[in-house]
Amino acid sequence: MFRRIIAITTAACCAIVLSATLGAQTKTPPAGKKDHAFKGKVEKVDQKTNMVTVNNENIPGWMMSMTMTYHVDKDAALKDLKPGSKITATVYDGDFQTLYDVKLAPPDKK
Ligand SMILES: [Cu+2]
Repeated sequence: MFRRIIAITTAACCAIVLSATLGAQTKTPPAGKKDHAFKGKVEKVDQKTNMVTVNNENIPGWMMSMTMTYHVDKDAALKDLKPGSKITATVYDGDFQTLYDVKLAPPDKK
């Protein structure tokens, strides 16, 4: 009887911690801003600060080709990235600090 109550309490606590953590790690795109397709090559990944340095291709109307350091919308997106990774992402007008929906780009076709 007691054991069962403890198990239920533990499960509830974990759920709360998990949702709080997810909330903190997810950024929402700015509402009503135009989106742009972002393509670039990763130069550096900083797991401690959850930031990634990327050399991006020219994105007309958003930013010319340059190397910059960005936040990612979900911290988990960084775990698959390493220097040399090619990525795609979505970026928004007026927000030059965050990459949304980061994905590894498909490998170049032969
Ligand atoms: Cu820039």
